[in-house]
Amino acid sequence: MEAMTQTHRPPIVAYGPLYPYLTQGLEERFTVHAVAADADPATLPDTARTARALVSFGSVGASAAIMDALPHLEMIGLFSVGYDKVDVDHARAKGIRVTNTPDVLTDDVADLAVGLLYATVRNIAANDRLVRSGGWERGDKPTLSGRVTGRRIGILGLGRIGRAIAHRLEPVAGEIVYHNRRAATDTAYRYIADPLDFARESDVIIVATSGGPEAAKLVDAAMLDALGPDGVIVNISRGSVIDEDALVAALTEKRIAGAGLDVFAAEPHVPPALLAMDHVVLQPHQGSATVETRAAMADLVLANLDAHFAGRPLVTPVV
Ligand code: 8YV
Repeated sequence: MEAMTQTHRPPIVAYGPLYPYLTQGLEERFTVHAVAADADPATLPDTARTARALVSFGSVGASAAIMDALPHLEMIGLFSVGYDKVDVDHARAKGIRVTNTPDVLTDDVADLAVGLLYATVRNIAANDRLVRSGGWERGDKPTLSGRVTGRRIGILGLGRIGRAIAHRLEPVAGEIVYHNRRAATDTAYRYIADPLDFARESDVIIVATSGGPEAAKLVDAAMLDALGPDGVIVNISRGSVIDEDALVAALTEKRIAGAGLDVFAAEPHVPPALLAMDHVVLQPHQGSATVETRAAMADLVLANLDAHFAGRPLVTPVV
């Protein structure tokens, strides 16, 4: 930590509710102006408009409007690896640097993806409810589940997190295939260029691609039908990558067997139909939510800010 005296405590905006450990680190270094994520950029107080940096996170990001409302903005530090809610083109055009928090969260997000896969395929959440409700004691029989071992695992988006997921599942998978915009040159996993062929040749699709407009509704009704009635989908990426209405319909009509979902199109709203489904496992966007990783993400945000204000190269720049 590079403590700064009062005179050298640059003004920054804390945009939305930040992780307390991160807030503490910011307040030790900077003059922090809290701005609500839903604040109208046109009505920011003059004090906040002095900000030279803005700290945000995945679901809030930073719009062109908030950037334009901060005339002295030099840098946006994200407490997230995803920057799909940041207008990076606008930041680049204005010469505003953007940083994120890759790598430090890869293992935890991959762990949760694998956990969601097992929980979904083996009915772990539904069976937990059966025991807790007294159903098992009353003689209700659990439903036989599918098996994970031997299944063909399809990784949608073989980036850092996708690769970490694939590595975890290599010992049990029948095969690991992947779909990207283009084939990777440094992997033995089989690349399938056509998204429907990819879905047809997968028993499980694990969505690990970045969010953003180019991936919006990449998983649509056709891909879900290609995955088929024994297929399972897991999403630890962004809810926007799946056509959520098509997913609810496919799950309702049993055109796919199940889903393990950590992210949703309009968080924290979850389509009510999913709440009643025993073949769906739901998590409240917990991929990176471990004590260790959240501290590491916060330290990385702070390290980027320290580097920026010390005139050193940024640690994890996006822009
Ligand atoms: C959230 C995430 O940003 O890293 C990302 O892209 O989606 C998560 O780590 C984190 O939960 C902070 O809200």
